[in-house]
Amino acid sequence: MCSEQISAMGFRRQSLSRYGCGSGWLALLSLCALSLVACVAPWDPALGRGPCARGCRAQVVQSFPHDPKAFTEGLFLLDGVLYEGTGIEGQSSLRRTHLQSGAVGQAVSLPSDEFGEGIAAAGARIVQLTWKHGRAYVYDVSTLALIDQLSYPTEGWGLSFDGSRFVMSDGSSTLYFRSPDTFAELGRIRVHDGRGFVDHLNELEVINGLIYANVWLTDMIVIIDPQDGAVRGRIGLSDLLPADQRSDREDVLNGIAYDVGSGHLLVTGKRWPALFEIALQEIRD
Ligand SMILES: [Ca+2]
Repeated sequence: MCSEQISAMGFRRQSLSRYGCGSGWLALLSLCALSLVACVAPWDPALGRGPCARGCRAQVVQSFPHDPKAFTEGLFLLDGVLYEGTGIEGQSSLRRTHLQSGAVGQAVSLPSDEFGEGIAAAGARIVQLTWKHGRAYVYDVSTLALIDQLSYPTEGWGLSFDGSRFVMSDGSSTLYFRSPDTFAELGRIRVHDGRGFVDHLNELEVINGLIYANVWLTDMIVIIDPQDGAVRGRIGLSDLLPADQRSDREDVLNGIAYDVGSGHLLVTGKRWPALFEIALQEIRD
């Protein structure tokens, strides 16, 4: 139903294709503000009660330019500044980006044989995972100077910080909690819904005590209870960026940041030309 609504609306595809929302085009901004991209996996009673338990509609508030060469693997917002970690050997970086323009203000490149993955900030430090090297890089948040390295025994995919622990994914259904100081494992959960374990958990964001996770090779976000690993809600965003604006099947949604001030999500994907500010609206019926 959602896709039909969007097709009928028509203007949404036009406005997104031109990315006018973040460029001062007030007329288009008003259209974007009205755009509902939906959204939903069918309600699963096993989800129980929680955000988006019956699904959410995503209202596009604004869109911003995003580097179409950035293979997004990590994303967070800190003091109004967007931080992004990118992947692919020879192209991996940690970058500080101006949200409104998409311009990269500062970037640090990884060694050419390493594949950058998730990023998260804890206090004055930013940690960046690598995919298969078992190595995380630690940067000073003010200067992005490399100040330390950490290790872990699994692949590295997504990373976020819940205020006391890192939460890390490795492409499986397991999420690991790790010390912000030593990166030692403090615990783990296995993520499941009413149909079984949920594999391929990728980029992460802890929001109001729940873990939002991209699911690899989909445009789906699952909302996870950190106590027991249960999926409490889902957000489907397959209509956010049209297929004809993706260059490869790998170019899926993979980047969740949270704006504490507005309560909105900032989402983008691998090699997406736009980053979207979205407000979630619960579907209750
Ligand atoms: Ca994130």
